[in-house]
Amino acid sequence: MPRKCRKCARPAVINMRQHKLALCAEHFPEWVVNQTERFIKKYRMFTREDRVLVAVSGGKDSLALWDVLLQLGYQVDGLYLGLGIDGGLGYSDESRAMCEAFAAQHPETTLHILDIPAAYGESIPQMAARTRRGRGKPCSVCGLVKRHEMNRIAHDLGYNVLATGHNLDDEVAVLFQNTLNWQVGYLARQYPVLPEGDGFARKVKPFCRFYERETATYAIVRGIDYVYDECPFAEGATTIYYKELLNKLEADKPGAKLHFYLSFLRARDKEGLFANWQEEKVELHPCENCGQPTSAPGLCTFCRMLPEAVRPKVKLAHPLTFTPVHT
Ligand code: Q46
Ligand code: ZN
Ligand code: ZN
Repeated sequence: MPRKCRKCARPAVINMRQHKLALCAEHFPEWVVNQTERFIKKYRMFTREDRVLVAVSGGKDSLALWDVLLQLGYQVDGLYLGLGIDGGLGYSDESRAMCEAFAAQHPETTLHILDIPAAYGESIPQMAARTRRGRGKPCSVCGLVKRHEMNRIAHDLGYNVLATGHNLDDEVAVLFQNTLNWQVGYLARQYPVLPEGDGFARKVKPFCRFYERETATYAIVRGIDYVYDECPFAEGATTIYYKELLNKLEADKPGAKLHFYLSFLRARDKEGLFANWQEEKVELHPCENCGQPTSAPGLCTFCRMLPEAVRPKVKLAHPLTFTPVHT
């Protein structure tokens, strides 16, 4: 028998077994918005005085996050990085189109776009093919470029907070991987908020306690169009394998993922799990080219990786501001 919304008894769009809560198309989005506000406050992510830049990929999580933060009245804009990933499906083109469509429906916000191939002459797969870091898969190069450009653009445009749409399934897969390998440094840094400092913007994950099916349901109920396909290079990633394992666990024990994540946060916050852990202090200085903090001498890893033709005295690209055409 279909479930009924706990608040109004209309048919539920989602049943969250871990919360013993079923909600309808009106009360579920409301719940997501309220819960997000609660997480933002609980982990002291940001306030209405902060300027927040959401990294949007065109997927459900980042667009849903942008939507929720707008509803909550935060000063929030979007940043889309065009990676030039085709995969025969025009993955990057479709992702960008989704972000533009969302921005066009929300004139109160701004979408900044930086197209990496247009800015630096090479797509991510091309950069990866040319450099040692990219042997095998382009993900390492991609991660480096995204981290560098998001932080630089946030800084250049005066945003002090960078938000990403990582959900509970993402966080738990990483936590599981780090625990299997006892990556103490990574574990100590895995938290819903990473403070700013040394030229790095504050990084926040306001959706870290929502299951993927919750963010997907939110996007669908709110009528947000998003890219369903993952990046073609995500296939075969270790975290996807861990996600599948954890889904099996969740099917047998509803709430297991949330419990694993929240117990980790509790052990950290209340039981001082990493109280004695000290991050190795590395000397940082501004990169000679882009001014971003780096431990490497002279140029940072990103600037060193740029194609010969634009390196080393490259004037780093300013993102375009997307201007929607209202018809
Ligand atoms: S890192 Fe790798 Fe992702 Fe970049 S190349 Fe695609 S799968 S998008 S999160
Ligand atoms: Zn209801
Ligand atoms: Zn640099």
